[in-house]
Amino acid sequence: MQGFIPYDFNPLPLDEQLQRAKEFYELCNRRRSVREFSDKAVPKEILELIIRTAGTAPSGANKQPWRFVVVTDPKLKHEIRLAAEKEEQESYEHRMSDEWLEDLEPLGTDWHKEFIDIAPALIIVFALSYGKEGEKVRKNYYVKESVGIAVGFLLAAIHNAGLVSLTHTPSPMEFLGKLLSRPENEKAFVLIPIGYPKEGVMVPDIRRKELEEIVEWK
Ligand code: IYR
Repeated sequence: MQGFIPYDFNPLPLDEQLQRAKEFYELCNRRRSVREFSDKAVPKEILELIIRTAGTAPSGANKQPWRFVVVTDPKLKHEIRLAAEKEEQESYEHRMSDEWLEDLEPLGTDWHKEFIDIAPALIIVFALSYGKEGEKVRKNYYVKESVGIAVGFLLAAIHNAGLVSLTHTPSPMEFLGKLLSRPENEKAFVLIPIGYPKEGVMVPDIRRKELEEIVEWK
């Protein structure tokens, strides 16, 4: 068929399938969101590989409607921190409901976002609400779903590379497009500080839902 190539499928023996499924689950189950970082730098080559991995995600009509902006410049990180804290202070003090604040209590979050200064790199993910071919505007499809899946790949790749991250969603996020000079069709989706954890870092004692709570067999 025109435009098609053979799929490079790698068949595995059943015992290896099971082993790999188990190991990948155990790997992912050790991932945690971390809010306190060391300032140790991450090699650019690792960041590139992580972003390449995110870029392998499926997307609506294969439009790949994402852009990953990596910020390592301390001055720019600080500007981002100040702008994020301004929005977050407003959110924590006026915009978030009591129920929301109560739900966040166990996580120990507040409007202070020191990690934006300290983490050696920030990956700000932008969703491309529409595409452009030269001057021509082209539609993208299932943009949020596609970018959400790519961010899932990104977080798994970060963890797999022995790094930690935080899925940070300062709200509203328009300031990111402005500070990073993004074009009108790029909407900030999430801000991910990435790096190594601060020595002795603690994380909230949360539990994952049991399989029975998240699956229904029919
Ligand atoms: N964006 C805020 C609040 C926040 C909201 C949720 I939902 C979280 O899971 C965590 C935090 C912040 O980043 O602090």
